[in-house]
Amino acid sequence: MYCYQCEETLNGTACTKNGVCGKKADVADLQDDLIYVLKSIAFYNSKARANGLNDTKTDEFILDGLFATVTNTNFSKADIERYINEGFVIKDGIKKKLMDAKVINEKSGSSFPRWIKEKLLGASPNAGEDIPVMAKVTPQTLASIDTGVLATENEDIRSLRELLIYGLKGMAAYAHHANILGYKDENIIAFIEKALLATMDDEMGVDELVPLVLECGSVGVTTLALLDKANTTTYGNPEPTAVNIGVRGNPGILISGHDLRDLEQLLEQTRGTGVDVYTHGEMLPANSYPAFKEYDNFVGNYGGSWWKQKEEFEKFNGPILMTTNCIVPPKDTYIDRIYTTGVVGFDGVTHINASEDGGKDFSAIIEQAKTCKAPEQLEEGTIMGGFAHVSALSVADKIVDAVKAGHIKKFVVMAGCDGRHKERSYYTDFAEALPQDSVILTAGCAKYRYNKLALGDIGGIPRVIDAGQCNDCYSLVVIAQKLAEAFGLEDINDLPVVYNIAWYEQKAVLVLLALLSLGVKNIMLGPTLPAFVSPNVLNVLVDNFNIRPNSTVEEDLKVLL
Ligand code: FSO
Ligand code: SF4
Repeated sequence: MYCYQCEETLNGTACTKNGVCGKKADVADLQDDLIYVLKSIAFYNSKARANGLNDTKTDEFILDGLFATVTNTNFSKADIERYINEGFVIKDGIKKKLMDAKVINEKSGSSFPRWIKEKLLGASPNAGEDIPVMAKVTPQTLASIDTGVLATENEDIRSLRELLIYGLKGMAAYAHHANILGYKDENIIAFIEKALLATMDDEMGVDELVPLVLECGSVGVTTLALLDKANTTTYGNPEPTAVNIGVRGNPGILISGHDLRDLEQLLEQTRGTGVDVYTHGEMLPANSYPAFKEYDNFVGNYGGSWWKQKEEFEKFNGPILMTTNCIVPPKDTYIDRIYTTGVVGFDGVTHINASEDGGKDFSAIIEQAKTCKAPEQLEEGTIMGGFAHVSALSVADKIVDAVKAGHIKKFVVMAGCDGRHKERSYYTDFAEALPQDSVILTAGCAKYRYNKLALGDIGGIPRVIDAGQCNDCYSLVVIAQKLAEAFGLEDINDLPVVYNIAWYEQKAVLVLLALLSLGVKNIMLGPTLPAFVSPNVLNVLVDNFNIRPNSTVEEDLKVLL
């Protein structure tokens, strides 16, 4: 095991025995194997796509396989083994199709040919082309292949390959959510295949990988825009909402993660049953969607961000549905109340599968809820949310006037993720120390470090503008672009907007790459820099984008303001 994909990696270097997140070494190794199998599928499927022979099942499998390896998503050995086995079946199926159509033949390939740059990235692959060794992997040969991160010896190439793969994992997660709602874009999958293959091409050097990493960011923007469209077209545009954080006396179900379709189905099935529904973690922004406000049993949000779940799930008393990451290995005291769905998995926890049409039967969860006590109250009152781009821009004039009048001097983007390490209290301290004439723009679970502080408002504009889930960082980009327009600026870097971003897992890596691809400069990143970014790759990021690590609240306030 060698995993360094998240911010909490051991000693800021790598988890090599068991993960800090709770991932076991055997599962980590299997996840590496799964990524390798996905790369081999990418070879065949990119050819199938170029020849009109691909199918949506394979596209979905690629997304799900990548998503399952995102931090805190799937801890189940059996699940990852199942993905690998299914991957081989899918790969053999496409290979047969391609051979039948004479797109490829069975000549033995001893090296990795230059088809990535010369053929795959350009015109359609030629008929009768050789198959590279990596694509010939079988369940029998997989065990003898080093699929781990360290298989790439050169530190900088390894760094760029992993940066790319982590960006792809984030992209896959967001594309998966859009897909579930029927919003698909084949170009996203085609890019994922191209990039997966690029990480296997020993002839691709730093100069070729850097542009691909930035392309990952710009396809990331496309993916975030697609998910935004999927969510808002299906459930309406989020509207400014005071979300209840207290509880009622009925038994409840807690739903966590990012999947709005799961929430919709749960609300539909619990309607009239006497069981209440509460959001947790990244599901909080769902309270601001018009479609969900229709349900009388949708009460509000319970608790804080993902890493507090051990304590809070205990007190919730009822069943909990995990629709995506972040799941923390559950304690024995409540493991019988945890359910997973989608790509989430944990051994010993009941998993709810979808039927062919995406429908899910949550009756077992509802029945269990009826036997449970009501949730224990953790706090009371409300928190404001729902400032996605449409609602935020509806008050754009007011915001522009406040800036022109000097009432707002800076917007501070503090989006991203929360985490369990003590040093993250920095973000609470930073939010509190910001001058009264600054406004925080946020999205993602990072907000839990300051969204319950009494930071007040500026002439009716709240000092924390919460756009929603981490994917709603897209909204922040739209808001910044519209503000630039309103001020007649050509470069968004000329806006009074600064960035102090907190990252944790691979979706945040994609969001960061998306911002870079849009030309955003001077991003401050913390609480630590990614372990997978080598000193030379960091230099590239510093030279081109002036990315910098955060330090102390005092220092950073000086630098940013
Ligand atoms: Fe947070 Fe977890 Fe949304 Fe992540 S709950 S950390 S970036 O999965 O996805 O913000
Ligand atoms: Fe370690 Fe993070 Fe990998 Fe978990 S996901 S094993 S904490 S680096």
